[in-house]
Amino acid sequence: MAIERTLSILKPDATRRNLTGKINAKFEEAGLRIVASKRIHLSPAQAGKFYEVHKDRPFYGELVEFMASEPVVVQVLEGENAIAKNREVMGATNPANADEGTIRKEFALSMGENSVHGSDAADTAKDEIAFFFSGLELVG
Ligand code: DAT
Ligand code: MG
Repeated sequence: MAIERTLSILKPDATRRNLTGKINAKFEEAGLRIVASKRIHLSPAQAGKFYEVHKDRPFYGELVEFMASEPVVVQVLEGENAIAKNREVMGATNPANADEGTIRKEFALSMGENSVHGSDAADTAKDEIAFFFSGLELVG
């Protein structure tokens, strides 16, 4: 299995409730290594650009407003099969459908305020990492 990198975001509901350590412990326990991390406060324009793929969905405005409401932690996770493994540890988008032990089951407040973002495929992981990080910021 290949070593991959994926983009992870600890969303405003997670930073607000001081949950970054507890959530990152779940990634590390699953064998994912945090190889880059920074706390930033997205502008609405930046959040809108990041989630542009959802621009025609009815929840887009709410999603952008939420992501720009308070700081987030953007980070790069590395490990075997990291893209799928991260999605597994995150759990389903809607916390009501998330499996026991997943981040969203344990911490998410709602479908919108669901604590974490994770890239969904190799091409989006590459683009999303490049959206936030330069090569110099990525350490093994
Ligand atoms: P995921 O974050 O699991 O990849 P997604 O890419 O389908 O989910 O959607 C991006 C985010 O948008 C999601 O984490 C929360 C929000 N969202 C998705 N569907 C929603 C809905 N029906 N109502 C409100 N927010 C929604
Ligand atoms: Mg998604």
